[in-house]
Amino acid sequence: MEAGNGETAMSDREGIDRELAERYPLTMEDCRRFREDGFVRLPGVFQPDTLAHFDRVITALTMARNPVAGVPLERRDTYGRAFIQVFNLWLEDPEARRLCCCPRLARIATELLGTRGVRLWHDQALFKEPGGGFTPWHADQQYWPMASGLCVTAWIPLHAVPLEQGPLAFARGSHLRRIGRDLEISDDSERLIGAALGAAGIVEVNEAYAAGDVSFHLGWTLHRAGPNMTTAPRRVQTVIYMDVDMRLAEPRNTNQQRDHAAWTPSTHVGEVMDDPLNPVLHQEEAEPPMPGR
Ligand SMILES: O=C(O)CCC(=O)C(=O)O
Repeated sequence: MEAGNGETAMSDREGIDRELAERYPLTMEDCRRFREDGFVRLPGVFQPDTLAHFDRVITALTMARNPVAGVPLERRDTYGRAFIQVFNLWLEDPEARRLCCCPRLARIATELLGTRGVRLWHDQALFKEPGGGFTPWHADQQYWPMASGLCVTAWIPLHAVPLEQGPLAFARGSHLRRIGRDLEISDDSERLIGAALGAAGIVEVNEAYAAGDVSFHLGWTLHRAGPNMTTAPRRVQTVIYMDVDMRLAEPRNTNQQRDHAAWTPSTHVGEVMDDPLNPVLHQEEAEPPMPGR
């Protein structure tokens, strides 16, 4: 709820803060599904008022930084038609930081990965404009020079996303198969990965998101999204987490060289990614020592 002057009232602020700090009741079954499927969509991660607040915040920040403003969809390539993409809003605005660095999401990421904590890799707003095109099949780790697969993206729609607005769809279990790992997002990745998934009998899970749902997918899970056939933009914030002990791998392609320079510039190959751009967002408490030892 907004106060009369358009600011979020103090009691609402406190309510949002409580929600952002509180543990989400993740179950063993959620974790099992995540391990087996490579993704999980969790209901009720955010309440309607919290979501509405961050919808206003993220939408204003994203539209003010829109890198393709004024370029008609038909003059862009497939990647450019898929979404407006704005990076690392957590560095630009305290409200964006409040969402992107919140303990609630970071703890879910930690528990799903089964690590002792997570760091931030980066965040991205991904808005699919009305009439915006599909997002081709791909795996995120094609872009990321990481030494293990212990990384996960939280895909946070800022409103309900029906099928006709391009929700994120996943190839179930594809993180366990070596399909299309060298393909960057393109018409080729859509065609070649789509055909390979069909040949391997891998199921595509394409479902609507209710308001407050957040999905989490592993870096090697193949995913895509349909076009936005509605008249409203599909507004999504994402946060990418990695194992707190993640080391930088030798970049395997130019995308990975670029991401090394952009997201963890001070880290050398082989080191833990402890750059100021990669803060620890959650760490499990150490086991207390056994009495008498
Ligand atoms: O939002 C989209 O359309 C694509 C999102 C995606 O590829 C991701 O978050 O990894």
